[in-house]
Amino acid sequence: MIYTITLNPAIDRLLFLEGSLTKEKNNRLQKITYDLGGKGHHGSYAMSRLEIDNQALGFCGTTNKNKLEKILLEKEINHDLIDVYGKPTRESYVILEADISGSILITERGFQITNYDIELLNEQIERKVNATDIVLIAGSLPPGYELEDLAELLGLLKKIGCFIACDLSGDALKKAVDMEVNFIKPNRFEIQELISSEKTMLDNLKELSKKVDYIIVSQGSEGSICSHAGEFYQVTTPKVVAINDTGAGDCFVGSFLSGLSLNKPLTECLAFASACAASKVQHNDSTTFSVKEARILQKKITVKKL
Ligand code: TA6
Repeated sequence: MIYTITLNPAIDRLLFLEGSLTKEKNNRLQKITYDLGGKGHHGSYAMSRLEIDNQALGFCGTTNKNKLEKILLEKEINHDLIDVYGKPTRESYVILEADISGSILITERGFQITNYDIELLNEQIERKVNATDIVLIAGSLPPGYELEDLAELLGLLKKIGCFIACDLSGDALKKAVDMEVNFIKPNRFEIQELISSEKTMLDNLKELSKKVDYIIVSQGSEGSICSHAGEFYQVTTPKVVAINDTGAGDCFVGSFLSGLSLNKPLTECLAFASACAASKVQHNDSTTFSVKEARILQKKITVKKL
């Protein structure tokens, strides 16, 4: 079983502009749509599309719970979220300009978590997770959820002995590395916080690989670099017309962990996950990708051992 933990869930409000975003102008909206936000939820969405047994865990604000629940049900995501009473799940604003690829992401901080909420989540995880499971912790930490709370959660998971994957940033990512989790997927900005600029990327990855078994550095349209078991791989990405990149990295992580859970060869996991992410950017929401399209795109991806 794969569990995803989204400590700071989000509802994505997608703002489709009639033109391009321009200062000092009334930028009129053509339409607004809503989609699932939150990196762990996106991971669960990818796993569900790939028919991999998974459950989304984490928190959910009660004042707009029906909104998030509606999207989770539409996306057919098996979930068991801890209520955060009297607070709303935050929104992320995804701005899409007419005829311009890519998105502008503006994200609220999220609800204030209490120690009681944290205790409930940890007790639930202790009940559910066992040593053969994979657990993905992805996204930002909400206010009130401190680094020591993350350390407690990681310590709990290490005691259980499951595979721990983290898609985190900043001090949370550093904490995950210090606690020697099994998988991290920093993007090219986040990796800068972990490495020394004097060394080459490969030398930095060699250093980091002493602590973390799987490291994947996503590099946007340049693909990604993977380190595992003393080997390093450069993964290309097919040239596609990108409409909305939001959620592409999450789609990659969910698809990669799905392949790993099936004991697929690493190179196949990397190529397929890259293909799923390439499919995702061709869709205008935060989650949709086509498995069929990904299978075709996978053939155009190279995974080169460095
Ligand atoms: O990765 C995309 C995304 O999950 C968006 O859908 C938006 O919800 C945002 O990231 C949340 O990011 P955060 O790092 O705050 O969890």
